[in-house]
Amino acid sequence: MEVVRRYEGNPILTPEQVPYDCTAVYNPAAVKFDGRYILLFRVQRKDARSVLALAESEDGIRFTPREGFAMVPSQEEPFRTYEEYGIEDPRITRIDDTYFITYAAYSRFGCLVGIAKTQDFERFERVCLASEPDNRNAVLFPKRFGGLYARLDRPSYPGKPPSIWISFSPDLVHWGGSRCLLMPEEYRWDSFKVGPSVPPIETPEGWLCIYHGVFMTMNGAVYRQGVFMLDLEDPRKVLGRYEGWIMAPKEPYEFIGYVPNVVFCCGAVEEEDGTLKLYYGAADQCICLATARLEELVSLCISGGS
Ligand code: M1P
Repeated sequence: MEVVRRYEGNPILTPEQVPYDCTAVYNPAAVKFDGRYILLFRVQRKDARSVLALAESEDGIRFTPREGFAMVPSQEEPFRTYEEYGIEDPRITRIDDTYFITYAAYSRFGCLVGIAKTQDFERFERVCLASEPDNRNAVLFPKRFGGLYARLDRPSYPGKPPSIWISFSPDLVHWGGSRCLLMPEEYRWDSFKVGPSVPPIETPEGWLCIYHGVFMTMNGAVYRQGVFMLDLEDPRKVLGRYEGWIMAPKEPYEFIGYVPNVVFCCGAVEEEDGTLKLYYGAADQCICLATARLEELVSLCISGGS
């Protein structure tokens, strides 16, 4: 039996269902706020540049998009310069009473990690631009370590395999202590590049991390999802990595779209019964839902084998 089970009514949100002109809605961050599920997702507009919009739900399945956009490229410097081509692929982490949004800020200089925050999902405030180019897919840990915030991200350097790194910060603005945690595995499903998917999830065994791995074929890239585990006290220690994938494109809505062969997860909501609702972009075109048991993902990391 598959560990990740798709919702039979997928996709749960398409470009046709939102109240604005766009070519795609995808790669949603997800959170439960005030008893409601919130998706903050990437909207690709007809000029191919992206903004972020929001949809809400009572049951985590049927989402109603809000009118207008939640976040658009900022007009305030320095954000204006570095967000000129758009903002993409958000993730949400609650730290104390604040919800932090990490996103990719795109400009002529490349891609930077941006951080914004909100307390009510009505007003969004920029915190900082938190990297040099190229870096994206940043996710914040919900806890501090020795008083320091921590994040995973995916810096890229020409000629080197794009890998997952960890860094620490006293204030979310200044980052350091960086270490490489996970590299692509040679000639495997995640051999071309890897990047964090959803913010790390705390479990008794360690931080469960879901990541995307990319394989290059003659027909382009295939994006799949995998799992690894970090030590609870010292997240620089990798405790285990499942060698297989937990999710790969297999449904028509994952094969056909703006970019075929992509499942790209940016948000997960943990339910009280240990079920994880995974929200993901399919074929860079629409938004889908799948579920998994947290304990099953944890045991894959610990067993390691595929
Ligand atoms: O097209 C698949 C994905 O490609 C990029 O992801 P990454 O840089 O992590 O490989 C992004 O453009 C992402 O939005 C997109 O879903």
